[in-house]
Amino acid sequence: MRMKTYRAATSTAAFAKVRSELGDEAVILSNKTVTENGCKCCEIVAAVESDPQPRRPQRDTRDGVVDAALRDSVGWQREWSQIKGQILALMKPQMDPTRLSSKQRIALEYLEREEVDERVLTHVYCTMRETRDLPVMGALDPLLKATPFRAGTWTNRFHAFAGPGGAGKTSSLVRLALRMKKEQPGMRLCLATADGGRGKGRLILKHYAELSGLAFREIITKDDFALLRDEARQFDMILIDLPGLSGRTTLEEWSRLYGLHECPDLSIHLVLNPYYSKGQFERFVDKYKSEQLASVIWTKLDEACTFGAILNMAFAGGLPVSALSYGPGLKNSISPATEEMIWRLMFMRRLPDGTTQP
Ligand SMILES: Nc1nc2c(ncn2[C@@H]2O[C@H](COP(=O)(O)OP(=O)(O)OP(=O)(O)O)[C@@H](O)[C@H]2O)c(=O)[nH]1
Ligand SMILES: [Mg+2]
Repeated sequence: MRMKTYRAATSTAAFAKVRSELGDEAVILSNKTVTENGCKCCEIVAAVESDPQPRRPQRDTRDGVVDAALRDSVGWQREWSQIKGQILALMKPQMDPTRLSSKQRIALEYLEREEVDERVLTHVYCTMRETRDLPVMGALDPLLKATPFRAGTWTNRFHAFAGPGGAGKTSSLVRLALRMKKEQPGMRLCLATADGGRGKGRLILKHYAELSGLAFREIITKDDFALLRDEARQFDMILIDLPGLSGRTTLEEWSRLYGLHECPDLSIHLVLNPYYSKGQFERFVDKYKSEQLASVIWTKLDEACTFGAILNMAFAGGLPVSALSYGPGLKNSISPATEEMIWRLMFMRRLPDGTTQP
């Protein structure tokens, strides 16, 4: 067995070092906060059974690269998604529009223009076909739920904001916190960052916490999260800013590293933009899956021209939408989500502030 000690500013950075040197098979033996030159940092001791497998020789001829890509990429996931695609392609000609009322047909065409995917369209078509007079919203309503992010709606004390780099995690967290503080000045809020590796997000959070009289905590390792859990009773809500996860690190791995997975009082909110490609969404769903995932926050709606992704995601993941963000500024740019807001977005391209997207 090979053992090695790694130190870095955060657990995320230390774990990335472990991964790159020891590979996916590495086992974490310990993970704690230590002090180095007067600064807190993370120390991970990791081990692997034997030396990592030597990397396969580079296949740097043109044919070699293509061969390798074909061999490596056709995993079961890709095959399954191809099979699903073929089934849906077979079903499409059987989606006979004349079996729908004209209103139902127009609604379906509209959803298709908004880039709602075949799985959802087929489901909506089948529901509508069963009852010709079914109002359009009768078929759509069950597909999408909103649980607005505001004080009192969510019972858990801990709320973590996860999602791809740059999706709008930190800004959504700050804006929702400031909004709740304004609505309920007596609310005891704590803003915590687990994104210490990237100075900017940490500083923004600290700045707004100080400015608004909110508590601020830093989570560098699982010890810090354990401390926060110990003092949790003094807060009504604790909002945690997570880093965008790079490489192959999944949210589940990351949560284990920081002990978040053991916290029954934690909801994770996935922050996404509606304009990622279909393949990218599938990748994110896989990377950020977690039993603690509780909602999706949609950001950068002001930069999007179609909104079908919101329905696609609700259908695929069954998660409610909790907030909608539609501007880069801090003021009047995020709203706790309601179903009406989402349908207006989808059918009228109207943002929650009343402006209409081109
Ligand atoms: N136009 C627009 N910009 C937004 C919106 N939400 C966030 N932004 C901008 O997007 C950029 C990234 O936002 P952050 O909140 O830092 O994103 P993040 O997910 O925390 O990023 P990392 O921590 O680097 O992974 C900032 O410039 C924000 O002002 C939005 O709804 N609309
Ligand atoms: Mg951030």
